[in-house]
Amino acid sequence: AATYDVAAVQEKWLARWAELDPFAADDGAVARGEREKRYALTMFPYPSGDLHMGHAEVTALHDVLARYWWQRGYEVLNPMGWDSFGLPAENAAIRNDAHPADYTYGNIDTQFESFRQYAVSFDWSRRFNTSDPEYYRWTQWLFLKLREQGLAYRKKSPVNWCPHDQTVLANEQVVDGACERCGAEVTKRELTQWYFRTTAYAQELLDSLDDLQHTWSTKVVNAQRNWIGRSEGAHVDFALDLADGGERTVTVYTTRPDTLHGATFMVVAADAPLAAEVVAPEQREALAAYLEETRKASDIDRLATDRPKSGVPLGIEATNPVTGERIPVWASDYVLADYGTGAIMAVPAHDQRDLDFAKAFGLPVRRVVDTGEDNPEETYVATTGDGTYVNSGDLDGLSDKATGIARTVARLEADGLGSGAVNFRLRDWLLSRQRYWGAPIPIIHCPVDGEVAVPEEQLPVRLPELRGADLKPKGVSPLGAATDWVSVECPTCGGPAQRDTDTMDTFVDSSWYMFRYCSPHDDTQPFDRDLVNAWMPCDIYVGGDEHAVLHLLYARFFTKALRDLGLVDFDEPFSAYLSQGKVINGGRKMSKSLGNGVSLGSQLAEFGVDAVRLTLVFASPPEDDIDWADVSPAGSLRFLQRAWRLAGDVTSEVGADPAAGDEALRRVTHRTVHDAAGLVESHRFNVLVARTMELVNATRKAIDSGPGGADPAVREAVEAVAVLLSLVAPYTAEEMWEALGREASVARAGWPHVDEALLVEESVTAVVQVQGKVKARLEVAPDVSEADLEATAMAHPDVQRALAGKQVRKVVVRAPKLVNVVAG
Ligand code: ANZ
Repeated sequence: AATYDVAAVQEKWLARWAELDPFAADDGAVARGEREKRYALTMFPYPSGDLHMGHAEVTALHDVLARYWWQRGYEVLNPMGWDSFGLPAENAAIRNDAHPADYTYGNIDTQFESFRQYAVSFDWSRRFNTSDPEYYRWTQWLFLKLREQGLAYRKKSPVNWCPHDQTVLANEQVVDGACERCGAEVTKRELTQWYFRTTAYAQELLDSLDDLQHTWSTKVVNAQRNWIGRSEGAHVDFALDLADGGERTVTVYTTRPDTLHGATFMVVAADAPLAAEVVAPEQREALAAYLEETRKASDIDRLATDRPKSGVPLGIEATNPVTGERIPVWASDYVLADYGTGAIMAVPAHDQRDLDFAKAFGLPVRRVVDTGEDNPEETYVATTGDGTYVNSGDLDGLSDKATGIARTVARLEADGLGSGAVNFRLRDWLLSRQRYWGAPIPIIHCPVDGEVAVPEEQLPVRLPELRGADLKPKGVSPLGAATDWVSVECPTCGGPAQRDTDTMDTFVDSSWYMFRYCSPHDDTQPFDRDLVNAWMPCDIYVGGDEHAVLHLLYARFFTKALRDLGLVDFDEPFSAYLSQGKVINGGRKMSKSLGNGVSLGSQLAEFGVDAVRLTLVFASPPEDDIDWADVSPAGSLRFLQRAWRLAGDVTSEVGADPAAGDEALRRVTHRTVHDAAGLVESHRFNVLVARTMELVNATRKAIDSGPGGADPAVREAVEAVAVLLSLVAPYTAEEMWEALGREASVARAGWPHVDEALLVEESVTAVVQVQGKVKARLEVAPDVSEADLEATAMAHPDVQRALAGKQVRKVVVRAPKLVNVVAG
């Protein structure tokens, strides 16, 4: 038998595709509404090193859909570029005394070549890098637009600080108290930083998830819901008696205003400005010492229920607004400064953290909800469930929490002591970084005019040339070292001024890249509004779920902000989101320390692109992890060779009429093609491969021990195999198509026509009776629905005749065998 020379086939088709350019998306046809569009997006890579198994998996999965859509006749936008700003390039440059651009653009060239060989159906004419000045010019422009809307602003506050990377981090980049990139323990610093006002969209970001949950991975939707963290409760005002004899009102946020009678003390976040403002003079030193001691704790530690409670009394008292009781005010780090109002009413009987605190410092506990469990005043186990109110004035005896809350809120509102309130866990997005390799923040600080935007015509603000040691993280931005670059004229007054020396978080770059692909070379605007409205939202976005609350939330925020700026006409960037599993090895995540990494390059060299792609698609449902120790790329290659050999055995002419061919094989072919469409659309790509394998087997049987290679039904089957394989194994599919005498590219051949008549696997005879007498026999599908069977039976001429002049009283249907009509 002929052997299939993988390397030669790959080389041959790479050259042919370069000529054919089968995947150039036609903007005009889509904008004019002549062609229906599909936008297939997959996360663009960070250019560190060459592509790895993870890239191979995500793009192989993503490409099944993109290539399917082309075959179905859509105009498909499937772009790729590089997310090329960021820390690894900068760290490599410091190590090698080089410029981050050397590392970045070198790796981009390598990855580009690998992607091309890997034969993903990208439209390469649209490629760009976020570190290109032509791109970051518009990142800066968008920053300024958001700032004009009050959606970008600067403030001083305690921020997350990575001591290793020497830069601030957004909340979303702190994972279990550690830096998302390097794993160092994150601490807090008081700094002035730039923020995007993501909280302005908190409610809308949450509401839109109700629609997205049908087409987005559930894990990601839930992660976003929790991250946005909406809760309902009340603001309650407490009067504080200050040490100097003055009074001050402090508002707390609580989800349980109904437990107000049990509020036996107040706690203020030790690091909130409020604590320092209200502390009695004799406690000032103690507070300062406590702050010093707790400064390092992360938010996660601070909120942990199992952490021993610590704190200091502020030396003052507040008045409980419903009991009139005077209660002590403490400062502690278990209350967060930037959540709610930064102060709480403590209800130790019904909140474990408050109870632990009360126990630690001998503060009173009062049960106000009797849940039937042991009394927390004695057990020091807080009860949080529903029960009957006690010690609660008017509420006593009531046992419905919702009513308890509603009544308390109504009363507080009537007395002017509080109001119903909604709170979100979501914080504004801290976007400035004290690192070099990012888009400079286009702001000038002038001693006279303050913060001044760099005029649009001066964009981009290019990065100054710094290399090697100058890039070292110092806790302040390395851009500060470029003194010539920093000193500028104020655009407003012309006086001496200084550039902002921070750069933007790389997540800003990736928050709008999907828009840029629609008009990637436009040098007059970030994107062409009409083209963006024509192509977007993306019909599918494929990526990992490590970006669930980072990139995916930021991109959603950007889309809503740009909509309100009048720049786009839709609310959400990604209509569907598919989150792919990881490629692991031997049951473990691939890692250097375990020495279990599998290099993509070596697998491609050994088995070829198609076999690796097929293996990744076939191994499991897309969402599941793939264990490379359990799969067989060699088996995939053998299958591809079997498929390819079919084409060589076809001897009928191109265009031979399959209707004259073997019907049994035709049924398999048409059923497979029909089902394949549904499988792709429901992302069951692994089943698509399994069904293609079955079709290959059936065809081989027909050639060897059935009607033989001259039967036109065999040609029909093999052509279908080639088209189905074009979604997964593009080289093999082209090679087969050519052997079949058809013209390249098979990728644009079109989806095979499905003859519905051939989908009826076998038929069953259904009997139709009128008044107990058989009037007709029908040949129907075994899975015919009751409604269809009844309709077919009633329409039969003999049944109509038997019913003439009579009124139908009842129709009994027992699909697929019987229809019984009672008339009279
Ligand atoms: C009294 C109370 C009684 C509370 C009770 C709970 C149970 P979520 O649902 O996450 O919004 N809280 C408010 N601000 C806080 C802060 N800055 N740091 C730490 N904790 C804070 O939680 C809201 C509840 O968390 C609030 O309701 C408050 O405690 C606490 F039986 O008030 B509660």
